[in-house]
Amino acid sequence: MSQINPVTDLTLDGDVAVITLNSPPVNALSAAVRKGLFEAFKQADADGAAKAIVLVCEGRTFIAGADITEFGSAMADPQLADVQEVIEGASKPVIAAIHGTALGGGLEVALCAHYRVAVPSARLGLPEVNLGLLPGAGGTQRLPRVVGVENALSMMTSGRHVPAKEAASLGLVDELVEEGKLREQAIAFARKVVAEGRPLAKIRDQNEKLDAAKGKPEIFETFRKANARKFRGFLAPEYNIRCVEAAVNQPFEEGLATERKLFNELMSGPQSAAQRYAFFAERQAQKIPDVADDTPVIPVNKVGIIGAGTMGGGIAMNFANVGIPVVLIEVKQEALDRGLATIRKNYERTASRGGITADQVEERCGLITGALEMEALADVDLVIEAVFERMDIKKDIFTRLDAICKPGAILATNTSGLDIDEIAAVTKRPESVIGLHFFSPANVMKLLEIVRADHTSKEVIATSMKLAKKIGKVAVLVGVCPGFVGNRILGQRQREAQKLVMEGAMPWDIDRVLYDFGFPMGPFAMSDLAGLDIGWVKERSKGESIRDVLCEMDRRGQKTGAGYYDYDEARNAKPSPVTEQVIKDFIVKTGANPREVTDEEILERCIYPMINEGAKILEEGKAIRPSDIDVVWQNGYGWPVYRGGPMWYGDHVGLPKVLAKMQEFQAKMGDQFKPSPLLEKLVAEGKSFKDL
Ligand code: 3H9
Repeated sequence: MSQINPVTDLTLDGDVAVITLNSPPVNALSAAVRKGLFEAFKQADADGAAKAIVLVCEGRTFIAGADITEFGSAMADPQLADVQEVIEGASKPVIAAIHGTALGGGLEVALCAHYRVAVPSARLGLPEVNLGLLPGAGGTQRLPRVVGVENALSMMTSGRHVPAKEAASLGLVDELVEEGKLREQAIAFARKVVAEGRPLAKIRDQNEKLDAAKGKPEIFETFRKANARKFRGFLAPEYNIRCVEAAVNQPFEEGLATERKLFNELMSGPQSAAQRYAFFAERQAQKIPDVADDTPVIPVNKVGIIGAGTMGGGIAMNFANVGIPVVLIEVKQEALDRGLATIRKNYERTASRGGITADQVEERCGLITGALEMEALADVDLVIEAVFERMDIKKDIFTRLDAICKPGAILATNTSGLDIDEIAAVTKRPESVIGLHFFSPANVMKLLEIVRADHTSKEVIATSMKLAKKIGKVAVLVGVCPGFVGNRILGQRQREAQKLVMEGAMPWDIDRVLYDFGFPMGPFAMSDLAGLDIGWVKERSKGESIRDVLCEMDRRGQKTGAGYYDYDEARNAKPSPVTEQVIKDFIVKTGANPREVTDEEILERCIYPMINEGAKILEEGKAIRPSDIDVVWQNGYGWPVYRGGPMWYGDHVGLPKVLAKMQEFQAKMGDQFKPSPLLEKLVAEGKSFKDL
């Protein structure tokens, strides 16, 4: 055996050279990895005793891509393209042996091998689009040659990690091998290739699948149209599509040049910078300074959920999806039956779209049982209370949980803003109490705000963070304050949006500005979707707000065919003359002075107070770092990821500008705009949030 460098070994197993890469955590293509591969492949190719070469990785995964931490600075030699050239140009068969994930540059390396084998649990993909990029190491030219144009477009613009079995059916994997026997079976496969005299299959030379798409530009137009909504605002999907067009219309080398040019454009642009920031921000959020990685975790083998409404049911599905049994508590049988039926319906809908199998529907529904008595929670490891936002009810529930649940069980509340310390105080075990704030629909939304109360133990925090990852959520640890991080910042935007209407902007003006900024919808369209009557009580309504008046007119949102907007049968929204008149009447009634409100003011009034509130949250220690706030807003509130998040955006607009505007608004409109001392301090010191 010879060690090529600290991360690469080369051994001879009989007549097969085996190159082993070991560069934790994910074997990313750092300078050391590139150098190790380059040298190892050259040596193996020159070694007359080796008839084939197998590339295999140690640790949890095959190569998971380029080393993203190297982006933004010049890459040391050898370049990835040099490594790929020695692999593809080898004089003997090269076999990539894949486990874990072969992603981005990792898959692009594997695509230069002459054959690929994988264990069934492996996943393959080109996820660069999620970093605002495109595969820049030939992936855009090689993938369509293997899987065809349509499949390549779909894989590259979604970044999906394709399971090995599916990859095999697409031709991306030549043979599936047994789990745990990758190395030996890859070597056996290599011997078979040699024995059968199979060719050195170079993907670059395979054009049949591209020929099938030649002269059919409609393939691309149809794809663009079908995904227009999903891609809106993002540059990278369109650039990925253009590269596949180049694969079809240009010879291989020219296609590579097009890929390189478009890759460089994306890499140097602001969108990719924001998306790469988002990647690391999400991972950084998992690190809690005073909760060590090795903090013991509480095994969670059974979960109880109180409340079988939309929220409770959605939460339950998260656990059933990963095989954890759930007991769902309701007060009345009817409500319980309704909750369980909704869960089944949701799973069946997913199955009908091919997301899961009919067996999985049964399996998952079978994991969720119902009960009418809280005593059924005696043996659960975690309870999540998901009932009305009323402190008295929550306190009553937690008093009872304290008496019923076993010692050490985690007692969580899904409150979206109530004081969790007050809730914890009714128990004799405040160390076990935590907030787990899911977002609706809880089975879909990625964000989980984990709310640390004064006495929450480190074990409970560590367990909640790990559990969040297990159920596929993006978790952010926040502190107790009204609305926590997400809703507290949202409150600023909502207040300004309402005020702007009284100053002369129409709801659709405000929605348009925020939509164009990149949000999936503006606050008024959102209200119409959710229902204007959430929290509205008919008997007590006295026309004191525009919302009251609209609800009194039975304009309660999409469900009644009208709200701020008018809706047609297909639920398409149109600005409403009725709403406009209601607003005008209301302005007259309150004696407000409407004026022309510019789009620029709408944006600044809605967004800058959010940045300012984020600064206050940091000052109070309710979020650990600015990027955590951004992770909350990207994953729970539709902040366009290519604009980083409110704090990142603040840094990029320039904090002096944000501060100056807040001061201007404060002078005109009062202390709601009072700048946070942290914002003032950062500006005075010439710093930005990223310096914190
Ligand atoms: C690319 O390849 C461009 C090419 O086309 C062109 C080149 C010319 N680099 O996610 P985890 C770190 S673009 C550096 O928690 P998991 C990560 O920060 C790349 N570091 O683990 C974390 O560090 P820490 C295309 C990376 O098991 C640790 O590894 N590839 C990279 O949940 C563990 O990560 C991708 O976009 C990287 N490429 O998930 C794949 N990847 O512990 C990106 C990870 O200090 N990676 N780290 O916080 C992933 O999707 C997931 O990490 C993976 C593992 C699925 C692999």
